[in-house]
Amino acid sequence: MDKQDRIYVAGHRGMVGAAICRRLKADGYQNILTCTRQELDLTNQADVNAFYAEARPDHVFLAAARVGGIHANNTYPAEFIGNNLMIQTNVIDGAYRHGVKKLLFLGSSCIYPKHAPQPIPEDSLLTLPLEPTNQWYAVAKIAGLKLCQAYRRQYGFNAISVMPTNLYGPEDNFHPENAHVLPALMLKVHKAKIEHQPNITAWGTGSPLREFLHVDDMVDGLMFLMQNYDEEEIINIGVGQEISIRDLVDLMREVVGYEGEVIWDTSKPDGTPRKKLATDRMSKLGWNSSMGFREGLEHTYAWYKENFEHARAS
Ligand code: GFB
Repeated sequence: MDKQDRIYVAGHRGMVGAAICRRLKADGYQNILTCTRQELDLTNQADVNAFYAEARPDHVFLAAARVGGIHANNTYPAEFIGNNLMIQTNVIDGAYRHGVKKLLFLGSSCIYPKHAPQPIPEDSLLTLPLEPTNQWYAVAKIAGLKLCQAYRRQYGFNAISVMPTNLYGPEDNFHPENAHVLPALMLKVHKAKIEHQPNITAWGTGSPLREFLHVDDMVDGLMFLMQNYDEEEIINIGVGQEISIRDLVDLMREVVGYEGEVIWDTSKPDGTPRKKLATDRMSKLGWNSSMGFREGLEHTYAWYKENFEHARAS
């Protein structure tokens, strides 16, 4: 990827796409292409092809997707499978048809089986059943990575697929119901603090383990892969450290400075018990995550306090 190359970031309004754009700008890339949803409907194949024909990107980061936490995944199954299948098929197929040199597709750790071996190696894909709450999203993402592999095999199209662990950071979605656990808790704890509420409600039992990667750290890994990785095999990006949801709530209270109680709503699902990614393949290539979790959380909370009024909540 050269500084003059035309680089299309699909999904630049989302947390990942925004972080990719910040990084590309900081690194001096001069031709970053983006389109809002109003300008380009990625579920419309003809529009996507027309965009490619005119914009002629050299590289594509495919970070556009319908995403959300456990509740949103469970509540909007049609959007999570349908929209994602359409978006990724149009963006990948259009990229191939219009001479894109390389495309990077972002998947998710939920593509792996619910009871995958831990830490989860890339080759555990499709060996056991999926976690039911996010199976719709997972099936779409599995189709996306298979599309990349098939286009590489049959057409020689340079598409790579990256599976990040749970992400967090600036520009996340801070919706109380639909967000992922970390931004949802940040919102709840921050609100409880400023409104002097005596308690907050967290979901499930608190026992599931999750791994959290700061989006800027992940984007550093994506830049590395865009420059150095041209293989068919999917590749994990993680941090190699887990935290229970219960400990996450406590750490969040500490970072925000809130001393109220936590009520656990066990009518809400726990989801997959554990999903720590094996990161040996990425390490062997020479890349490791570098941001500590507390540091990343403090950085994100500083951003959130500044942007509380305008932060996305959808
Ligand atoms: O990030 P999250 O919603 O999804 O986290 P997953 C869910 C875990 O956090 C469950 C607990 O154990 C919840 O019971 N939790 C506690 C909460 N309080 C809250 C809360 O206020 N909000 C939320 N959302 N959870 C995601 C998938 O799975 O993993 C995505 O939904 C994606 O599709 C992502 O694949 C990587 O971590 O379970």
